[in-house]
Amino acid sequence: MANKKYVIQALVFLAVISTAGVIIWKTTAGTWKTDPIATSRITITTSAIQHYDYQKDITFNTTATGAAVSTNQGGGTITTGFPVAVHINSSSFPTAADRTHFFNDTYNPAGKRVQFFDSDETTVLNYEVEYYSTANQEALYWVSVPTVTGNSSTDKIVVAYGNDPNSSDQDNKTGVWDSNFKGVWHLGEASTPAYDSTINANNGTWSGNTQTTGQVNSGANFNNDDEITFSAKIIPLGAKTVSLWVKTASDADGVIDESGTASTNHGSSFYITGGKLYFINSKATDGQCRFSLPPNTVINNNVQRHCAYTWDGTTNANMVKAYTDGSADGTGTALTTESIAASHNLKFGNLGAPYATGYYYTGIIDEIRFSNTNRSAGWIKLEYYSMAKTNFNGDNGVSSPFINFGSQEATR
Ligand SMILES: [Ca+2]
Ligand SMILES: [Ca+2]
Ligand SMILES: [Ca+2]
Repeated sequence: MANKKYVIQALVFLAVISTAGVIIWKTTAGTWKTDPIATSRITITTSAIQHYDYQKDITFNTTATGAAVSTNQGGGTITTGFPVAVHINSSSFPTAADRTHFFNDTYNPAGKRVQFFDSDETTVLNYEVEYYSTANQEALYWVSVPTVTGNSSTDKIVVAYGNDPNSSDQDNKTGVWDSNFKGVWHLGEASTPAYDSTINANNGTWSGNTQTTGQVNSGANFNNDDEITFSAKIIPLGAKTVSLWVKTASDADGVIDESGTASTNHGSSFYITGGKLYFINSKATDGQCRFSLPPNTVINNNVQRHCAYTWDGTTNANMVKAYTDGSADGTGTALTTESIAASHNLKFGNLGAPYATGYYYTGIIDEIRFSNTNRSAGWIKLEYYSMAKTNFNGDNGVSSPFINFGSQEATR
C-alpha cells in the first residue's frame, strides 16, 4: 500500500505540470489510449480501469427471475458491503482466449493483480481470492459489493484484467468481511489451520478431516471421528447469525458446538437429529433450553443444503429464525436473553467435551459464517443465491441465476 500511495502522489505531481496536455499511454494490447478523466487527475490511481486491457460486466438479478429479493442489501460504503462469490471458469468466461487473458501468470500471478470496480468503473472494491489455478483456468473470488439493489436486473460490478499496472497484489480479504462478521471459514485448506478470513483470525485446528469438494470450492469432510477445534468461544452472544453449507452422509450429530446438554452447560449448538439441523441454546442458570429450533425441512443425505439461523437476542416472539436454501423455514421464541459466555470452546463436527464420544458428524461442511447481528431474510437469500451456482462439481440445479457475466470488452 505504501508503494501505491507513492505512485498516487507522483501522478498528482504529474497533473500539475501537464494540465494543458493530454496524457496518453500504450496498452499491453499495443494500442494508444488517451486519459478520459485527465481533468480530474487528482482522483486517479494507478489502478484506474483504463490501465487494464480488458473488462467484463458482472450483473446481478434480484428480480423474480433471479434471487427475488425486493430490498437493498449491504451498505453504502465498501467496508459494509455484501460479499458476492464470483466464480471464473469456462461457464462465466466461455471464450478460451478471454480465459487466457485472465489466467495469465505475468499479469495476474496468484489471481491477485486483477481489480474489481463498482458500476462507476472508478470505485475499487475489496476482494479475497479463495482459489486460483492457471492450469485449471478456474478461480473463486469474494468481492465486497457496496450495495446489491433489490428487485433489479441492472446492478453491476466490473472486473478488469490483462496488464498489471500496480505490480502489487490488490487483494484485501479483511476488507471484504465487515465488522459484523466474527468468523468466516471457507474450509478450502487441506490441513491445519482452518483459516478465518475475518480480521479476527480465529483459525482452527483440523483433526482427522480431509479436504473434499464443497459447495464453494473445497470443504471439510468429516467421517464420524473428525473435528475442527478452536481455542476460544467465538459464536457471538445475543444477536447472531450462523450459516453454513452441509452435505450430510448421516442424519445425526454435532455440526457446530460451544455447548452441551448437561445441566451446567450453556451456549449454542447446531445438532442434527431426525434429519433436522437444530439450533439449540441453553441457559447458564439451570442448563435448560433457552430455545430449541428445528427447521421444517428434513436435510436429505448427499444433498448440498444452505442452513442459516438468526436471533435478535431478545425474548420477542418468533425472533429465532431458521432458513433452508435461502427460504424461511421455521421460528422459535427465546425464554431469556443471553449474557454469559458459552461453556466450551468452538468445535466443528462434534459436540464439546464431555460429549466428544459418539456425537461426531458424518458428511461435508463448507463456508461457515458467524455474525453478531441478525441478518435480514433478504441478506440470507442473497447469500444462498450468491453461492448456489459456485459448486465446482456443477451448478447445483439452481434455475434462477443471480449472477450474469457479460462479454469481454476492451477497457473504456
Ligand atoms: Ca469452501
Ligand atoms: Ca476420520
Ligand atoms: Ca455420528
